[in-house]
Amino acid sequence: ENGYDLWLRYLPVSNPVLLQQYKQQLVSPVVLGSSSTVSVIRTELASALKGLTGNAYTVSSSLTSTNTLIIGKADASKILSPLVTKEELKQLGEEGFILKAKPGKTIITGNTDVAVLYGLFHYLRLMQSNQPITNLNIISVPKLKLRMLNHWDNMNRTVERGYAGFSIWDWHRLPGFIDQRYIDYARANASIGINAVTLTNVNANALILTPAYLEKVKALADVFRPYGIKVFLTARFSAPIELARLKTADPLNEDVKAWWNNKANEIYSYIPDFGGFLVKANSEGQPGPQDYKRTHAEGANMLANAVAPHKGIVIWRAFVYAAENPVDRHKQAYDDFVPLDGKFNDNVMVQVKNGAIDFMPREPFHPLFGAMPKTPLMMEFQVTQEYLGQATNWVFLAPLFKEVLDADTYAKGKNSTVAKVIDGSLDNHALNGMTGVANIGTDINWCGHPMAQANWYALGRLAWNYNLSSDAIAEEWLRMTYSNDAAFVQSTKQIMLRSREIMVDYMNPIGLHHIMATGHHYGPGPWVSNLNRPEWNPVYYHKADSIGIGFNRTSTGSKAIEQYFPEVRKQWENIATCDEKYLLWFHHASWNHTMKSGRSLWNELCYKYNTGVDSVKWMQREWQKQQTKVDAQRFKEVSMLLNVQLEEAKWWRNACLLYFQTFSKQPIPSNYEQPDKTLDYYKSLRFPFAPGN
Ligand code: BDP
Repeated sequence: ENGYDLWLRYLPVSNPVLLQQYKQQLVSPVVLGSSSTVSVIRTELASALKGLTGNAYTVSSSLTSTNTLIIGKADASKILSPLVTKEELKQLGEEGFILKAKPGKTIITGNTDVAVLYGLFHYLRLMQSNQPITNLNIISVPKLKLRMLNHWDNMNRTVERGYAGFSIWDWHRLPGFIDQRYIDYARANASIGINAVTLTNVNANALILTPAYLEKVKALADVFRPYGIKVFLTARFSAPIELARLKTADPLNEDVKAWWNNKANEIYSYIPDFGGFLVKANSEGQPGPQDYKRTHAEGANMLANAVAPHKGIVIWRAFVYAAENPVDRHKQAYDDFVPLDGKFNDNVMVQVKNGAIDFMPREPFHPLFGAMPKTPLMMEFQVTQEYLGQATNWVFLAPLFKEVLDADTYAKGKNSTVAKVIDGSLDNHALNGMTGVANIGTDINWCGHPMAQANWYALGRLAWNYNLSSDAIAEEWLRMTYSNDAAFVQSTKQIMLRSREIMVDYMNPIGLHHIMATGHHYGPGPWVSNLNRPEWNPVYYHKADSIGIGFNRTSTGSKAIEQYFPEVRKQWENIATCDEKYLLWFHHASWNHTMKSGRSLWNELCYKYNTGVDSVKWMQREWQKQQTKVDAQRFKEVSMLLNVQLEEAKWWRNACLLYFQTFSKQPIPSNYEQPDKTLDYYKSLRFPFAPGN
């Protein structure tokens, strides 16, 4: 068990009663239709049934009265149409599906073959997780239209912030060589409803837009198409200069427009269903329209015009911050983008990170959500764990994703959640979506840490239905990926559900953020103060001094809090009542500030860091109890990584407390384990070859 099979292991159903029930339903399966997606459905069904039941089934392609499992598009057979109503079909749209069990028959149907494929994966998931499949009556429609992964993969196969080896895209051997991994990747994505991928890094290379590479992109698009997955590319804004020697990339210049129009036509000649462009512009050194004194909207619209005739879209990132805004980086995206609301073309979405700084262990939701009602905003989460323990820490991210999606922006009164902003329902947008920066690489288990697969899984499941609970997602993933043993599922699920809070405790408690080491972002570096731009330095974010610690973003400070609606502000603006999760995010609190626990802030910080470390020990103990329930290889891998995680948790605790102690001048209470190294030791650590930089 090396993890390669992900959650699609299709192990034999061990409960004999259940197995018998399943077999009764499965006697004679038929898959109707003839598209390439239908072939995928047939292959997946046959291999799953073989695995789950031990029987080799013949999947027929024409219907007889004896079929017990009928799979196909609603219009594929007259038999299917009476079983589902017109209203139901209308409700499904293009991707929703229906599972219905009638006496002696189960049907899986939808309006398109891809919808049927989604339905099949749902059906298989029920069996994989030992759920009943009699009396099914399930209608499932995705909440979001674009359910995406952004790969930050470079063309030389390094992966920016990738912790699972190299890029899975073997550009050199494409288009001739199709790695089996591409197919398994597409299967895995389809099984959780992901329907779009950006292949290349947002820090873009224009070469991907040249014919030689478009051939390779086409080969991947051809592999993904039967699985319902569209391909997007990142567009380097200066590509006309780099590839065609134009003198400018000014979005209002006629030659530049013509170049992009032609480029779009060329791309669509290779890939007729190409999704469009994802663009990072005027951010961290990337070129963009502001280089020509044009706005983000002018830049986005120029590209949007180029792809519009082909029904393509442009996804324009709002992750911007410039050196000219030294007061608070938190404010910049809002300040730059809110004035542009209403100025973007219909086929543009603005992609916003979940928080205003940068994928921290915990951030309040980004103030842009709710603040641009005339623009469809897409959610960007980070699945790869850049600031979240990389590939050595076990951190289940569904609770982080949910915390943001469920947050109330109050943009249109109570219950204007972030989820309702991004699904378009709050402001009536046709385009909507959610993406995750992928954690996938060439490691045999795909994601580095064996448990990190759950984050890929969670992203897809929540993009399909953000109402799913973290608990339900963890449970189904564990059952499919590890075991249906009830005691195992119960204990391991608890580890998963607590893991994110535990990480917050030992890395960034009480609203601390951006205190990691430079460059690779591996480990703590709260003392760093020597980087060129002020907002690259951790000291800019924690602002520790002899009085206290934290970033005052209230009306007496940077005023970033004013970017939120009044009801939201109320939760945070008063230091006495501020939700303590965000205390140091919004306030500079004195070391002796009394916390809700009754402890002083300094003692609370010591308490939190130590609780984090102790909780990793708890994770270890709980995991050790699972030894007989888990295959030896993955058991050992997770055990070893938990040892590493414990060391890293202690490292974070010791380094941060020793450093902050130089300001608080107070002892670490003696009931806690005391740091065994000096602050200078922690400051001296260097990791020039840490991955993902
Ligand atoms: C930061 C990463 C950097 C990315 C950037 C982005 O450190 O590598 O290029 O975000 O999202 O989190 O563009």
